[in-house]
Amino acid sequence: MAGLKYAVHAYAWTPSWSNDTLDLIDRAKALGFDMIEIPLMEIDLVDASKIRRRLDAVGIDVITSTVLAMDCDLTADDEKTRAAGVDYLKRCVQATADMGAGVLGGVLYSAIGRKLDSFPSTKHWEWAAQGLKEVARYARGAGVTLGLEAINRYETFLVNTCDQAVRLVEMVDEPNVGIHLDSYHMNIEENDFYQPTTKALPHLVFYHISESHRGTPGEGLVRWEDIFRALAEGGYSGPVGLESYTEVSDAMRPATCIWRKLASSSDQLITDGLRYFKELEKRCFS
Ligand SMILES: [Mn+2]
Repeated sequence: MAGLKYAVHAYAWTPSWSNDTLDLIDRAKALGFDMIEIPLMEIDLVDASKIRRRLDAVGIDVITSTVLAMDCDLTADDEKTRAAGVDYLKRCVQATADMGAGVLGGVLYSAIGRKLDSFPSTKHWEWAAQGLKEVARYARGAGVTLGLEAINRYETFLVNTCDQAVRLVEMVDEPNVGIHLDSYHMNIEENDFYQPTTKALPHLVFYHISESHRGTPGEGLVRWEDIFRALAEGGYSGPVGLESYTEVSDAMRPATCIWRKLASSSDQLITDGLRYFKELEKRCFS
């Protein structure tokens, strides 16, 4: 049995990745994870060669993710902003390759938090696909696959569901562009968990396994058995990642809107979560 590869998002402990947070690589390993997920939002602070050395020394894999900001939005009306989005994503791809990661996930198609006054137009979809195609071709040369994350309606207007992620992947039409699901968002947008997971499988490159309130997995509304059953039936053995922000500083609260304590500590939440998922995997994959 190949088994799922468990990642933990560095956001469990820090809102910002830099050389001051390299110790988190050791911490993820010590807590039993196969990978650490490193955020690239502050790309200027990301020192890929230092990260790679630390990963090699510790013996753990890495996956990266990011979101687009308003000034580098692939779906912006203004051409310069769209071009800035392509440039930014190429930098993220390069950093991903340089640290030895194979997948860059996240909200790679539009600025997070952007609201529209009317229905998205064909233009928005085409701009996203066009920009991603250029980034994907660049990423292919670097050996990197892009994962387009479907997230909830309050955070994007473009890709809220697995169906919409499939639509965008098909529009981009490059072999190294896939889907990144997140159960926290699916709990808001999908009819169930089994069907979209199954539908995503041919394109699936990453899965944020987050509880409905981003607290301890198993204590919320996500139907984990349905997700793991679908993954098992599809023979998925790629990365799955715990994404929670329990301990994260007040700096991140305005973005995450988590104004209560969801567990005694991040270590507790992710350790309990990892144990829960490994038991579930044993049951569903056998
Ligand atoms: Mn996510």
